[in-house]
Amino acid sequence: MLFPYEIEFAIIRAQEPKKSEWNAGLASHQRIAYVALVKSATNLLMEVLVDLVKGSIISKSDLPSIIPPETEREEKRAKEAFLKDPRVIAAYNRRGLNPIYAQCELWAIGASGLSPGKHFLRAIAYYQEPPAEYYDWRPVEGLQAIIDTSEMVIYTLLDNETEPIAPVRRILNVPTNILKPLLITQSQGSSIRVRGQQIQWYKWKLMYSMDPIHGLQLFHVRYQGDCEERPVLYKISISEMLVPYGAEGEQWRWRRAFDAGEYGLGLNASPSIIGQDVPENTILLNCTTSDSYGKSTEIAGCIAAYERDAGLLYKHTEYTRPGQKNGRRGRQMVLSSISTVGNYDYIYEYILHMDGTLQVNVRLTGIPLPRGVSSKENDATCIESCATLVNDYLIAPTHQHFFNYRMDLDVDGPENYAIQVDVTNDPIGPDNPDGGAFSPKKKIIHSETARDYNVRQSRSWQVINAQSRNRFYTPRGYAIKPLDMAYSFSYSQNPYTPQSEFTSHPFWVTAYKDEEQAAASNFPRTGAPYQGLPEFIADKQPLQNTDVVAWYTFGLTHTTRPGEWPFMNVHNAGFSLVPYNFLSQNSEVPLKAGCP
Ligand SMILES: [Cu+2]
Repeated sequence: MLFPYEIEFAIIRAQEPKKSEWNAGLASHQRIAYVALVKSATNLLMEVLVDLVKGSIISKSDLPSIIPPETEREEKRAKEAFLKDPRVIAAYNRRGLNPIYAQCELWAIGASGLSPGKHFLRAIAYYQEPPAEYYDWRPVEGLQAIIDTSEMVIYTLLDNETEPIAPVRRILNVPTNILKPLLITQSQGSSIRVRGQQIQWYKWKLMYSMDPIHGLQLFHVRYQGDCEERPVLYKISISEMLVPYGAEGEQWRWRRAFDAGEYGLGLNASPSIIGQDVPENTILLNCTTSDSYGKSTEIAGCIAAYERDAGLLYKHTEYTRPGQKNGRRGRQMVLSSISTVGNYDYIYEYILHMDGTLQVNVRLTGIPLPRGVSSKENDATCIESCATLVNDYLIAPTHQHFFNYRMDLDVDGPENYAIQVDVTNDPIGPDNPDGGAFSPKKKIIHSETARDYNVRQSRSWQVINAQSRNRFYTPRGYAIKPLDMAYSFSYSQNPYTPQSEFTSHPFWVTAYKDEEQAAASNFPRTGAPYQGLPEFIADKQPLQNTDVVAWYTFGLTHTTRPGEWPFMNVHNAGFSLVPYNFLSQNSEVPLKAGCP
């Protein structure tokens, strides 16, 4: 017997080889699984490495006081403890609600400061009386509990406010699409080639995998540029994702969710539906996740790969000869996966462009988290100060979504520099007497650090390779172009601020280390302050001509509106990795046969 005690498996993943071993060609034979498991009796977390070829344990280590992501068994215990508690049943009865329709949603506890060694979840009460189809539509405001998930008991019950329950809603089965069909077909088949976990499309080659925590991630991303297949990224992954809510009050002020580290993007992956989530020409790929018993589950279609029309790629009409036009249609390849965490569905997309741009896009949809209130409408003062009512007796509090992507860029090789590019006015002088001139100023980032947006200077960041230069002897590079910008609103004294430092600056850059994979630490549910990126940059390791890792946090501040109820149409958020001097010309415009 390997483990003479009852255990719950929190994470099982294929262990990545050390990068140095991979690059030296020493890692191809390795088949190692990383396992994070919890001894049920003591809540002690243990990390185990298993040699899958030999069927033996390589190493075991205890991680005292570290709390893994929620497991479905833990959620089940917490749900049972909440819904069966006589005080909860009485609370439903007192509100005139039938307790047999009681529902609850379970949230990781955050910085609880409660009993060490114990694991807690918050249970929030909902009501799902038929025909209400989605419990998130009917919160039982004022009723929630902290559950000790080992003892299966309520640690603290909060039942201190009563709001009316929102009315029952039902989606009618009536046709809503009165538009004529629009079907995507590829009569000659797809241009996407999938072989195992390798994908090839147009000038791109990459490998993909689904991680239980970090979701869809790409490895060994290469692009054919200047006549050679050149590395761009060793790996790109969603390192963390955070949703802080802005509402006040005892039952709301703690609400923020690390969707990756506390719940797992791959653990909560769901299949893509052709014709709805993705177009008809999609290639669906399967992935495997595991449950808390260690049993593997294959999710059919949990990754989608498809080509789509990208509109115009370029065009020009010659002024002196109006009949002389040149132009070309663009195409993109999308690789996507869906993670459903609580009330939101996130569609994570990597979009490959023909010109070497790798666009990161997240589609946010689902149900905005509602809060029960006593009113059905605003009063005459509602011009500047209005509650965002989305239904009778429901508001949807303002919140934010932050996403951090870890990008191990290897721009035409692992030895790179990180630079910051600010566009500023040039000094007034004989050639610039009226001060209209401006130009980009590049500065090497000499050591590990975090940097902020500067919209006035159109700030961006690049990772470049001084040993690989284009036809003009300019170092090849890739730029991070900001798009959706947001900063956290939390005061520094808020207990969650030190745990989510990755939201306090958008751009972080570190020297490569195998173990540094997650912006808010591998186990953010532990609630420890200043873990992840703040500790990675603390020693300010030098960065010149070395293997640099860029981390980028983008975000959006979601001020809700009734048009997002009962479901929210997709919001898009993201950024792009754009080739800068990586190519010596627009490679989509052929100037001569073969390579220039
Ligand atoms: Cu939102």
